[in-house]
Order: sequence, then structure tokens, then C-alpha cells
Amino acid sequence: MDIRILQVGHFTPPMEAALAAEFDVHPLWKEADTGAFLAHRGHEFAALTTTGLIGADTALIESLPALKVIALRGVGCDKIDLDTARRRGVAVSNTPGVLTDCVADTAFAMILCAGRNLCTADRFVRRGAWVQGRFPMGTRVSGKRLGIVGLGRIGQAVAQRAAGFDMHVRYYGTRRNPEVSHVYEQSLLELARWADFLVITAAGGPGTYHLVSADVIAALGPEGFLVNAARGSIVDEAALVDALVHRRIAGAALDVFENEPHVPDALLGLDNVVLLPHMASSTTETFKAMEDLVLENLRSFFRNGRLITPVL
Ligand code: 8YV
Repeated sequence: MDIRILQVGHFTPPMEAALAAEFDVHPLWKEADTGAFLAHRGHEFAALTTTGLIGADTALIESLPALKVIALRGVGCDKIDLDTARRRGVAVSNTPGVLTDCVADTAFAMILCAGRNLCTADRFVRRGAWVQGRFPMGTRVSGKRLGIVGLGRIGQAVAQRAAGFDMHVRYYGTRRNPEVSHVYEQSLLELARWADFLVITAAGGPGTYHLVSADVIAALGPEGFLVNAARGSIVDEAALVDALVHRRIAGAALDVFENEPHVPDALLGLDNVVLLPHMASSTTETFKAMEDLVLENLRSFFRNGRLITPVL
């Protein structure tokens, strides 16, 4: 009970109870003045638990001089200052693998929603428009060309689902994966030109910042759809908004945005975009699996100094 953990970001109630049963947990959000609290009590904490959306920035890590480990619920570490953690000798764990299926399920649902206008159709029925006429035609998904940006675990799980829809799959990434049979496209522009649906499943962070640029969006063309289930930072959002407003691409489905939870106003009135609240991994089963892994990482680290799923 004497290991002090600073918690930033909410976990599910069962996880909060489990964490509190084994560790001395202090939720940072209960402090009215977090800066003053960290300045006076920051030295007490050996561990930090956080979520993918909050992470741990330079100031937070630097305010915890006794910090030994950061345990993240989520796979994407782009909100954690890994350079500072490395320099300070702080270990970092994430929760890879356990969320792959749910994120891929959502990404595939987004492809279907974008192509077949499912969300717009739902609104059409609710506002009573059906009695006045037929809902407009959508775009076929089965048999179409799917470009995947970042063929990691999640990208491969999307490709697996696409096989059930007889889709042709190509991918772009930093390197060719010799273990997969899908065609590797060295140029993202070429992939966008080829694809009917371009789905982003790459990691966020400086290496992929605005990778999907105005040029890539233009290459997708008026028949192409963009689906982002990864990170908002990967897409030049202003260029995407412009392309959607002026109908230079067919549509988009977005679970992530550059400045979450804020969504550009210009998108709110558009019917050619599906807007989701960063929920690709949000199922009871997956959150339990991610949180179990956070707990296992902390237990293992404080038992023998080893993380189960280390990032650093
Ligand atoms: C989560 C995510 O919503 O794992 C990630 O990188 O973006 C999502 O699974 C979030 O990070 C959970 O804390």
C-alpha cells in the first residue's frame, strides 16, 4: 500500500477500485490547483497512470522527481513525452494487442458508414423525410480498393475484415512488411490515387504529422473516401475540411481530430462526413482488457522491475 500512484484521467469504476485496493492512488483531478499540488507533493509519486488522450507532457513528468514508471491505458503514446521519460530513466508501458479487434471493427464500420451513408440515412428516417421520397444512392463497398496507411496490428486486422468483403488491399508505411501478401505502395500519393477508401491506422506523433496532406487528399479525388481511426494529427485537418466542404472528395469518417474533443464547426452541418467521439476501442470488453494490462504492468514493475508490455 505504500507505493504512491498519481492518476491523471478517469478509468472505469472496477479499475479504480482494483488500483486503490493495491496501491495508494491519488487522482490529480481532485486537486483545485494542480500546479501547486504537484509543486508541493509531486516528489511522493513513484508511478503515474494515464490515458491515451491525456498522456504525460514534459511539465508533468518533470514535476514528479521520484517517478519510476508511467502506465498508459491505450496503445498510442503520442501524448507522452518519451524523450523526457527516457532521459529521466522512467519506464513506460502501453496496452497493445488487446484493443486491435475493436479498433479494426470500428474502422470497418466507418468504411461502411461512409460509403453507404448509414448515419445520414438514420437521420433521414428520424426527421420523417422517408415519407417524402427515396434516400439517395450510396457507394458500393464490396469489391472496392482499400488503401491502408500503416499496416501494423490494427491495419492488418482491417485488411482481414476487408477480405470478407472481397476488397483489394494495398498499403503504405515506412517499410514493406515481408510477412504480408498485400501490395506495398511506396508512395502515399499513389496509394491515395489508387484507393476508393483510404483508411488510416498508423501511429501518431511527429513522424506522421500531417502525413495525409492537402496533396494526398486531392489525390484521393471526388470518388474517394478518407477514414481515420488513428490520430487527428496525421491529417491536415484544415485541408480535409476544405475538401469536404467543396466536395472534392466523396466523403470521410473520422473518429479522431486534431484538437479533441473539439470538432471543426464547418464539419457539423455536412452530410458527407461521419463524426465519432474517439470511440474505436470503447467496448466494455476491450477497456477491461486494457485496464487489466495496466494493472499487470504495475504489479510486475513493482515486483521485479519488468514491464509486460514496455514502450521504454
Ligand atoms: C483510447 C486510443 O480511447 O489506444 C489508443 O491509442 O486512442 C484509444 O484506445 C484511449 O487511449 C484509452 O485510454
